[in-house]
Amino acid sequence: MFCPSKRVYVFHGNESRRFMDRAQQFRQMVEQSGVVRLMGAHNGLGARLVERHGFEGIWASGLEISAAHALPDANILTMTEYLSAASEMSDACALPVVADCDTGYGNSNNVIHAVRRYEAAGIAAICIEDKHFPKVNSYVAGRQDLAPIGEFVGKIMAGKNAQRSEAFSIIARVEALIAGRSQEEALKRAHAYADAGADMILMHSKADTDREIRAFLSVWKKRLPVVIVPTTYPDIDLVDLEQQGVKVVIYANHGLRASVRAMDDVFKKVARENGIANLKASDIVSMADIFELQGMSQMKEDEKKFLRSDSVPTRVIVLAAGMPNDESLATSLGDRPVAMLDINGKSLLERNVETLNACGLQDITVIGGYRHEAISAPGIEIRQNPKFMTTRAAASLLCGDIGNAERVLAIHGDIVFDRRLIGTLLEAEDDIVLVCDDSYKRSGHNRELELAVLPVDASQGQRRIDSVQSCEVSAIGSLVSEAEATHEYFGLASFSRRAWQMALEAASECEEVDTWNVADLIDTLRRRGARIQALVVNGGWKEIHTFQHYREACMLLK
Ligand code: SPV
Ligand code: MG
Repeated sequence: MFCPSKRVYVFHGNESRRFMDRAQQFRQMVEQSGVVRLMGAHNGLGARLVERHGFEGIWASGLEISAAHALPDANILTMTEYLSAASEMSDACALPVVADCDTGYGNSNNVIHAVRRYEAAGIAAICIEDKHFPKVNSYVAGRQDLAPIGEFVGKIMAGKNAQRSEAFSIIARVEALIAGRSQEEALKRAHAYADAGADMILMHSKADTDREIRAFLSVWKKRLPVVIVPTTYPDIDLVDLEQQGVKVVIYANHGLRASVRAMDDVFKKVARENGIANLKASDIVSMADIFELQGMSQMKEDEKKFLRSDSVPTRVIVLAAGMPNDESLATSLGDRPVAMLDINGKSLLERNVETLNACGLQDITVIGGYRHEAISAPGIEIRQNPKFMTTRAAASLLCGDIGNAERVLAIHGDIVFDRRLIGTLLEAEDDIVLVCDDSYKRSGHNRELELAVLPVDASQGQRRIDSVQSCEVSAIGSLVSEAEATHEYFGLASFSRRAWQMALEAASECEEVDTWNVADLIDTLRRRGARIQALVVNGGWKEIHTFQHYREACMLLK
């Protein structure tokens, strides 16, 4: 009876999905032309790296798995431990995994159990070798005794009889040449294992050239596909070997050896220099690379789609497209936009992203323009306002989109702010809410302000009982003069989905949209009938427009 082995969902984009049976996939690869290249690995991360570099499959190496536990490759670990490592690799990628099952973990009963478990875990094939249990790695001198042919034939028959799908493969590994036996013995064993039902023969050799393998291939005559492990004879012509019958090559342990070399070098350097300050980008990969390998960006995508909570799904759009408008910042900025200004070792944007994350806001789009290629921060999406030279902040805002969110928080990229202001903003329920302050009236200013008229008395420094006043905006934007203004809008606003739609409509209908800052956009919506709620605060934020502001921020922030 044909029962499908574990199937794997392979996602293509957001919509389509299809089943892929990896045992079947491996079988097809072996049947097609070309040599199937398996790279050794011992965990999920290694499997991801194998996949990244385009190998056709993974060798779940017994040597690597044992070494990763700091144990000899000598069946010290149990079957479940090898299986758990192999399934971790299989789960981490879409490649077929061929599992090194040593001698089958015992006699034919153990092989039956192993086949059932490995097949159920979605492993494409297993390889078993004809030595005595417990085996020792083939390159270690001594104890390379062969099992009697009959005993190993029994194991192969037991395994083939136990598998539930037709596609699952069992590779019989001949260790005769490793044990110092003759080519005749190797050939006799290979034929016996083929007669028993093996799907492929792994002919192992530790010679320093491929001469033993070629001698075997010439008499084997392609009876079954041949698998080789050229660790000691790396100088091979795979195209020619394929003509002779090699269908699978295993690069068995190079990932393990490369990673030990890399860790050893870095640890040595850190220990010698008593710190990590002198590590170079070429010594270690970036955190971003690790995040990518561990699937962080996929997780973020999934969170956007599936992570639900009682709070309103909110997308933050940080406006960071504009050119710095004050010369005094030029030296500190270098080639970066203001959002990437370094404040005590952390960029302004990173600080703001951390504050937003701390408020539960993860869905953050940054709109860049001027030097947009310099923008980075963990977990953000970056978009560009291609017309940043000729447009203002409202056009940048509308380069973002609301996606599946129910609310957009629009945040100027050249301010730092206290998380409590974000909390206050998130609590407000109106369609359009903005945070306003009147402190510029007392402290003076030397910058362009986005002004508003609110029906509240400017506090004139008087203490109030309510920490945040709420009222409706009477007017806002470029048309408000400093004389009539009561407050400034400094760059924290929230738009409901409905308000966002209104903003898109207004922008498409008004030619002057390119000249608008965010306050002008809000005033347009007000004139179109939207109610604009202002939350009046007294501090909790700081703009960084000039070098003087920058110095103050460096002193205020840790
Ligand atoms: C392994 O990688 O565990 C192998 C290959 O079995 S070898 O080390 O060549 O024996
Ligand atoms: Mg092994």
